[in-house]
Amino acid sequence: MLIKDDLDNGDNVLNVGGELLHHDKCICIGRNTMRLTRLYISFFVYHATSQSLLRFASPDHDVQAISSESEQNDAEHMASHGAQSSFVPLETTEQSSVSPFRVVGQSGVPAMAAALMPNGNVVFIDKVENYTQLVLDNGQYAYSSEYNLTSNTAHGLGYQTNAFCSGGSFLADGRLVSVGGNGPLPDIDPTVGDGFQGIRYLERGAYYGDWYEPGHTLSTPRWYASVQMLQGKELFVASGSLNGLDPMRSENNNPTFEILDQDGIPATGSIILPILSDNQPYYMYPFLHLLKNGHLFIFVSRSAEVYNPYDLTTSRQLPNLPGAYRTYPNTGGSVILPLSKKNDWEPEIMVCGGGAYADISSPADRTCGRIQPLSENPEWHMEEMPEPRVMVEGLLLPDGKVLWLNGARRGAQGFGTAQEPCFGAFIYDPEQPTGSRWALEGTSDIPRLYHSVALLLLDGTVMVAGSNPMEQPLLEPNYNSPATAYATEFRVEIYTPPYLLGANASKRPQNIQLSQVDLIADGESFFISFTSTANATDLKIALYHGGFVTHSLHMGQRLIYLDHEGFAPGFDEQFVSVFMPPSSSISPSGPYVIYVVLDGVPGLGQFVMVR
Ligand SMILES: [Cu+2]
Repeated sequence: MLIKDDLDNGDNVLNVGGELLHHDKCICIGRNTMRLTRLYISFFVYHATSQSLLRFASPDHDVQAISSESEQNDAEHMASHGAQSSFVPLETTEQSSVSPFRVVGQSGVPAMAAALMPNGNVVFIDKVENYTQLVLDNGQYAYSSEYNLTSNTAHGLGYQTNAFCSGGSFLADGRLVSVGGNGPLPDIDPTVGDGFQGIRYLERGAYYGDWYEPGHTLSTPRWYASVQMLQGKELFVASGSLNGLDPMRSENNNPTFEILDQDGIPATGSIILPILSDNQPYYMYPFLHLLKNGHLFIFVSRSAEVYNPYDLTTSRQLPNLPGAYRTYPNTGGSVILPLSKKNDWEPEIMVCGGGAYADISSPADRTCGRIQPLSENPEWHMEEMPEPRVMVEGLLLPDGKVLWLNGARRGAQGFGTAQEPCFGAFIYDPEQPTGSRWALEGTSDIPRLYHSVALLLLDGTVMVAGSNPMEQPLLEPNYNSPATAYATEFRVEIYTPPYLLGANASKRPQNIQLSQVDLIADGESFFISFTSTANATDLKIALYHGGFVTHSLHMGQRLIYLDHEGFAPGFDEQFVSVFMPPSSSISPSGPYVIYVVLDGVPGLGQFVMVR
């Protein structure tokens, strides 16, 4: 197996099974040598892949089967492990006849929050309530589930404290954490306790089971907290309500942040974060993005700043974003656009949508703003979505575009407070000139309102789930009132972006193999081989982290384009050196997916860990 320590920086020597291989030659010279190299690569990829799968395998997977089939092609490989391929090529590019949305299963619980786990399954998180589709062994309803994309089935996961409107993040070691929540509801379920200060861990690896809560608690109660990993692997946990009561009364509010260490254990008390206290009652679920200087972009209400979490200062005040409110309860979406060395990792944030006030009659905002917070004179560049939306969420796609979907034209977050759902999937291309960036690429017929999610899957498709706009699940809509006209939604949809539709389905890079699955953000290289049947001319290698998705926020989501060398356009077999970013402020630790993207068409993603 190739390990990073085997790389001799001076000579690019690889130690492969005891043999020394001078790798600089393999990269720089012709195809014949490359084919030979591929044999060696296959050798150590076999071991690397096996170890990776063993590490992430669940006990219900057959270890023998996993370790024996590393040589299968990617599609078979994914399908056999729950590191699934849910992709089914569509026969036509005519979207009028074939919708890119299709229902594949039931989420088991309402999908208030979701994350793609390193075993290829999606975990859903919801709140204590009087009905879900799954019952645990203790006879109570499950409020969390693990969805297997191969079988399209969900099974229930237990938790100990109410995760209602929690925030979350992955830890550096690949565990998922959910933080904060709401109080117990003993009349509904006496087995689940107070979650206001809860810290819940979910591990998929050696440990395989329910959420576990060893008893660490946040320093103060937080309902609607946001989380972002810092470059030192700590989690920055910000905001929240102390008690779930009226946020117009400041004594109910918690405009502070605290730090969890790399194990997700509380490391500080709660520290006032002025941008939150200044913006009450619009202070919950702030948008957080980690910038290349290690500071945080923080956005709440209409206000934005760059904050230094180490010396507790605002390092830069940013201009207000014009338009309506952008965060809870009038949440829009926010993404940090793809980062690359080409643009010196310069961060650019895009915020879209929002609303005017916390009521079902509130109009939604159609404007978006883009800002480079570390530039010399940061300012918002405004543009418009094709329609106004609240609860719209942005997903980075492997081809560098942004998918904006879900939400409504009117209303706000909360129970029974939205109407006029938006069904269209908008693709936004940040590289195009203003005026030609937006395209409608498919329409669903399922409303996705409060407590809905969307997330990018390994195969490059997008899962869309949830919508539970009632305090207790409503199985049939009641059209007597707009507030009750939208039922709790359990249907799981897969959305296929244009890059995999029609003829593109056959252009995917195949047989993708990585020289290592443990990576470090140190600027060093690793190797990727793949085959291509198309005469592709453009190669991108995307390092993607999906993060923790809830309430239109994608906490921690980022996409980094990695520099590469050795791509030979026109050849079927490819072997490239790929360079990691130079700093964990650009790619903080945790589980990522690598997508090989040829002429805009992604191959099956490969899980890696950035250490
Ligand atoms: Cu909520």
